[in-house]
Amino acid sequence: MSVPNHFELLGRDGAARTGRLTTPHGVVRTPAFMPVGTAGAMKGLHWREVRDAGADIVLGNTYHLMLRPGAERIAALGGLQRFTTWNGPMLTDSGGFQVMSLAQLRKVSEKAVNFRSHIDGAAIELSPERAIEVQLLLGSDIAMQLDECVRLPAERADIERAMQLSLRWAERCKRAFEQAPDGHMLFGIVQGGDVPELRHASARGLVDLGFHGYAIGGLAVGEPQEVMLAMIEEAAPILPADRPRYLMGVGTPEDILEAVARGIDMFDCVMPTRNGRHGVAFTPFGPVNLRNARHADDPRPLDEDSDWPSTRNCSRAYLHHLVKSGETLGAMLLSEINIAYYQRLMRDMRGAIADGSFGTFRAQTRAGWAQGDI
Ligand code: PRF
Repeated sequence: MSVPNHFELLGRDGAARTGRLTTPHGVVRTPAFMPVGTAGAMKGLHWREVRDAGADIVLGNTYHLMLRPGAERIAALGGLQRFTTWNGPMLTDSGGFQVMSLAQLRKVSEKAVNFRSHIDGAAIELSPERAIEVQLLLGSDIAMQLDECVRLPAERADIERAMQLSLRWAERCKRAFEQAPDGHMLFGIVQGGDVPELRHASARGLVDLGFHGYAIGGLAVGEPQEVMLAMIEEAAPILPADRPRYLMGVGTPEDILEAVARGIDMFDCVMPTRNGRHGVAFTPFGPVNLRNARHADDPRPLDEDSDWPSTRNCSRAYLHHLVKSGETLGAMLLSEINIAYYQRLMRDMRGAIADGSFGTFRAQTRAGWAQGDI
């Protein structure tokens, strides 16, 4: 059975693409960055700030939400959008990342992943079928297949075993997803670590099965940036040009710019909110650590040319004071400033791809980061 396509390519510039993905809760402009709201909340931000910053779509996590408050409870309360008041598109990750990040708390078999809850130690079985059932209960616009993500460096045999298991789970997820209401999407996830042949085999296997879109997983897990970019170059040409491509869990502004240049359309990462909580702001001049004493007497804002009010108005001295004093507002402001910076980067990339100036934009943006904060 053919899988409907909800993605429309609007323009290309070299390998970079811009387009629109239509979901049941609205349109996503690509390239898109999805802020991460793991447990139904964006850490440090109101949903209205996430929207105002320009995010079209956010990410939630199957594993966390099924443990607390529970998928059946969220379904009874009208789904994740109603529950959280974020009324736009939502993508949910499947639990495949937690197979890696909670390695001490889980066991993988052909049938399922068995976790010990990180909250109360309860036994949790996450099968491909249950991962899809949970994501449908949540009302996710875009569900992800269950996969096994392997930390690098790893032995080739371990990478290959996890990749083949992920392919078999992709098929089971696809079957379980046949129950999904119209317009909802399921993405397959390319695995294969840092081994080109395994990346090819994974991408080909998924394309043969057929998905609404394709993610590249198992990257930004310990390998150097050049290996990550090389693996994108191995996988992307095998994926259908008319379907969205999502690079999972990436990354720094530079990682994102370079992945867009290689044909990636969607991203998610905790970096803007997590680094914000730790006192780091992303700017056109590279990252700025507000904990540093050099900011204590500095009346200048982070970026006087920004169109985001907090970035343009708050002095570095004030941000430094808030961060040093452990004030909640410091974490909130820097999280908001960073989400706005990421969304501006995506907006500017979309504009540059649409008008054919992505090459110039890429060079100028890199020059700004290289200049550093002065
Ligand atoms: N699989 C899933 N989620 C992910 C990843 C993955 O490989 C990554 C890897 N960077 C981030 N999030 N399911």
